[in-house]
Amino acid sequence: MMPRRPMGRDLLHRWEGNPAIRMEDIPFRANTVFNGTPIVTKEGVLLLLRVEGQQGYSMFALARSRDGLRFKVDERPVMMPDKSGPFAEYELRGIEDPRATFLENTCYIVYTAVGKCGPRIAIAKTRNYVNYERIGLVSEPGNKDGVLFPRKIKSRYARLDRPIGGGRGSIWISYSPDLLNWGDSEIVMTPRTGYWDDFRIGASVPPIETSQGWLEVYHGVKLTSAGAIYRIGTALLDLDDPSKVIKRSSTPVLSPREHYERIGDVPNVCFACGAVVDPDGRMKIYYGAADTSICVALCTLEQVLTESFD
Ligand code: BMA
Repeated sequence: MMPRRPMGRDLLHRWEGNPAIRMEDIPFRANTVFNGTPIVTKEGVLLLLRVEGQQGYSMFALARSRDGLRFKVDERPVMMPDKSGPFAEYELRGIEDPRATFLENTCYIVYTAVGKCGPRIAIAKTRNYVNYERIGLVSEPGNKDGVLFPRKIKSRYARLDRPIGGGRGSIWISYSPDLLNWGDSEIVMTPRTGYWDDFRIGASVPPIETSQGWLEVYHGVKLTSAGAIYRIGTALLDLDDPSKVIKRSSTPVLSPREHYERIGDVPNVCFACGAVVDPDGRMKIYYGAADTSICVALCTLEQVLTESFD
């Protein structure tokens, strides 16, 4: 049993070994590592990591672990921005923020392709986690934070994403018959004036199916006189129509407080890209801290469902 949340503290507990992966753990020259997405395999947990090279643009590397906590990073990156193929123009400034979803027994990675005209959502798939096959660019620029639902909804694939509209980033939903052509877009949640998420929000963790609805662990940004603060919160979406929000956390479940979340390339950032729920309900949420390391937050699914919407 996890202890109940003491008043005024975060619902999620930081793993005592945080940061789980730091720049010093990357076996090749890099500027920083952050925003990793977990992939559960028979052998343990893999983390597909966003690593920023010294030239300033990002690529993906792979870390391996038996317990989901202690990782070893592979010698070489596993996915580089496309240099000469059809994606090259749109990945000139790197590939960012991977989010893995198992869908119909295939591991899909939704990521942000950054080109001259800004960020677009792209989808790739992998069989062995070392080779990645690009499927398509599935949004125009000005969109990021794409996550796939792990099953079809009313016979169509579904995704959440975050287009910028009216100068604000909100979470939208779109549907597809084939993962390539997307439409029927609708708004799901907007930033809330006067809350911790009043400037910008985006999907973070691919939706987790529960008996109460789709649990979406998302990020919210608040602007202060010293810059942005990225925090983690939760929402519950209707199982049959995920454009309907059933509940939304009025307070964050994790806020930057520790020095590794406060100080780094981008200060005051907790930014999740995935979570693992064990069969017994224990949950690990993987988040980038200050765009400078990867950390793990612990909780149970039960706790998140019962306490984050208090
Ligand atoms: C977001 C994304 C994340 C990053 C965060 C904080 O817009 O670009 O990759 O962690 O900003 O800098």
